[in-house]
Amino acid sequence: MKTAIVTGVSGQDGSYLAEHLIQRGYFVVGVDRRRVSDPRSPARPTLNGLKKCQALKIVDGDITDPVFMTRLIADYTPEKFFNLAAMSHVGQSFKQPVATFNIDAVAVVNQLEAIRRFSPETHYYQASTSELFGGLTCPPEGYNEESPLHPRSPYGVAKLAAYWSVRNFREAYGLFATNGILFNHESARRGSDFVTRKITLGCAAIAAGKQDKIPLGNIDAYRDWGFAGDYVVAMDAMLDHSEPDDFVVATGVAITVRDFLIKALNAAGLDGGKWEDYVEFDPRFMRPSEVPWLKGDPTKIKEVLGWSSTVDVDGLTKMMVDNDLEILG
Ligand code: G4F
Repeated sequence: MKTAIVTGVSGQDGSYLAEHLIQRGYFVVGVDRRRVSDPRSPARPTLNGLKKCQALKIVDGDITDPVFMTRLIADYTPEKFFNLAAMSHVGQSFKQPVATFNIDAVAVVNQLEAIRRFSPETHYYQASTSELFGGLTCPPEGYNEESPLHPRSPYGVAKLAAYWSVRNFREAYGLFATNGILFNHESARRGSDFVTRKITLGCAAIAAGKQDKIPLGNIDAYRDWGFAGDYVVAMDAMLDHSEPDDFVVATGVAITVRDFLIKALNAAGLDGGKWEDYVEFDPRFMRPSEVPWLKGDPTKIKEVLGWSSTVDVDGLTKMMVDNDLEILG
């Protein structure tokens, strides 16, 4: 049985990826920071679908601890290693820039070095991000793998260091190390502190009479939103490719936060045309420097790996709102 290590296994992407890999016959070693006695306790609801699965082993550990990480890699010498654990909230990274750098950049160098020394055949995936581009000068066709990089947050800066570390280990030591440059990807498993889920939960709560308004920051930002379940398939395909490379993963369509809100209100049976009645501006959700326009150009991954997204933003919004209406009755 082939082995894959997945850090951040209980997150949105980690849980979809674990399901995908197990379906493909892998034994998955999932790394999670939470300290709970039962690995599939309610503290990890994303893993409920794998409750009795023998092909998943949860290991408690922190990716910033190089001793833990080196031992794990040396013990398992996995076929694949997916680094999905991160301080992934862009707004929050302004408040914790050093912790963000340690988690999102330094830990990646430790993983690459441990793989170089103890498991050089491992295929390595780094969760890179469209935040590398910064969104100030988005080309009409969207950002691609050759676009200039200009991160606009401590999160983006740390991810940029990780991105170049992956490329450096690939060029210097010949590691099979790849960057998946993923644009925003969402689902019913998305955390409620990200804007899509905050909106879909808010719309469902308004429809259920439990909330009046949704407090939001900048609703003019454009994002290219896809379905997380699709994007984990792209991650795995990158590691099955004949050579290590970096790929943009996106839908190729961008809309504003406001447009997403209107779609979500409509999907919840409310009047999207009256969106101003359901929102209040809250400056706490503004960022010191914003990323105004993110649209991806997925041409390369379509042509080279045959991957494309299967859920458009309308389907995604409906999927998330339906889930939240069910949760909130
Ligand atoms: O949902 P967001 O917090 O996602 P953001 O910042 O685009 O980052 C996400 O996608 C990246 C890939 O492009 C990942 F690398 C990253 O880890 C994360 O998954 O915010 C989206 C937009 C921003 O422009 C933000 O300023 O929504 C705006 N926004 C407006 N009001 C808000 C809110 N964002 C949040 N989280 N909460 C608000 O109330």
